[in-house]
Amino acid sequence: MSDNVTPPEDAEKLSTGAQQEYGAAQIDKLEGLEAVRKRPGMYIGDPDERGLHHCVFEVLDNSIDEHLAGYCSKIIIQIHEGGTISVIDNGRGIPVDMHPKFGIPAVELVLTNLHAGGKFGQGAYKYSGGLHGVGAKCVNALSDFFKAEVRRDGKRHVITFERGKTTEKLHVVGPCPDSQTGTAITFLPDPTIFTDTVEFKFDLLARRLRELAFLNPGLVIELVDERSGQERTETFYYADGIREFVKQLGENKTLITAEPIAMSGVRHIEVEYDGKTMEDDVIVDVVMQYNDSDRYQIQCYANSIFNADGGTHLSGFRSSLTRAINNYAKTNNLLKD
Ligand code: 0RA
Repeated sequence: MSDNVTPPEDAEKLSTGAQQEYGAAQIDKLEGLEAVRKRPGMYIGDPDERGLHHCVFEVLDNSIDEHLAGYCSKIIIQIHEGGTISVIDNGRGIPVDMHPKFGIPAVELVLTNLHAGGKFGQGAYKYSGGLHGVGAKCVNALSDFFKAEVRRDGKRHVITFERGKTTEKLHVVGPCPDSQTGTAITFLPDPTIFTDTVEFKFDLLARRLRELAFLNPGLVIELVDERSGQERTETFYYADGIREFVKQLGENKTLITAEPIAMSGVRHIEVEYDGKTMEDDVIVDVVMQYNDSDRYQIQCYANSIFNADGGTHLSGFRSSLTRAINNYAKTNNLLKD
């Protein structure tokens, strides 16, 4: 960190969690969002129905990260009349302090600058998958209207954009209780980008929200459809996380273990990356349950992303389980010659 800039006072707190130093020095050039509009596919995949819904999940990932950091307990997704959608969380709120070098508020920087790094980039967004913090900016670039409302320091701050360009600078629209903090993002997808459809489907959103609720025990996720004629609300909350998921998968099956078997562990690792030694904690959660079927079903996720083709986490688990069972059988003379 260069010594002629003063980091925002939160920087210290965050860099410990994210094991990364944040400072103005880490952002040395502003790069706009033109690149995203030129090649949306590079950022969100095909701009079809899946891509449209992917936008919601990208914005949502930031709120999930805020939950993973320990500051957010509830997220509401509201589908509004007229094509807009909101993702509202009760986290700390995106920082609104001025960036010392660029003279724009942090919230504007993180929503407009593709390479705003440090605590607003990978450092703060480590676990929840997605596009490592570029997600919300990309959605901004691909939206005809995009608004962020931040509750922090007893004030409601608002900033608005069109197709990634700031239309209203950050301003205070009113007070809020000091204890109230959070971020509300509202956006309207650009129909010239999403040419197949710009209509959000409740069920498509619900499927992923249910999965995220399983993967983030304790987090309350609410989906509200306000569109006339299709008003509906569903709440996703699993205090017991994937244990409940496995229980659900076992319903209507003849169970051999009455309760799911659950294991969790953390391993601190050091890896060489780019010539540097990086440290990290790898967190593993496994829940399994036997039934009398001759088929098995395995679902694996890494950083909240479903891995249809498995991976080293799955093959490692498989060989460990086989080894453990073999060892147990051998030591207890359960195996015939
Ligand atoms: C960077 C730093 C801090 C919070 C966030 C980002 C943040 C981003 C989003 C996006 C959606 N919801 C969010 N909530 C938080 C920490 C700020 C602090 O230390 O108070």
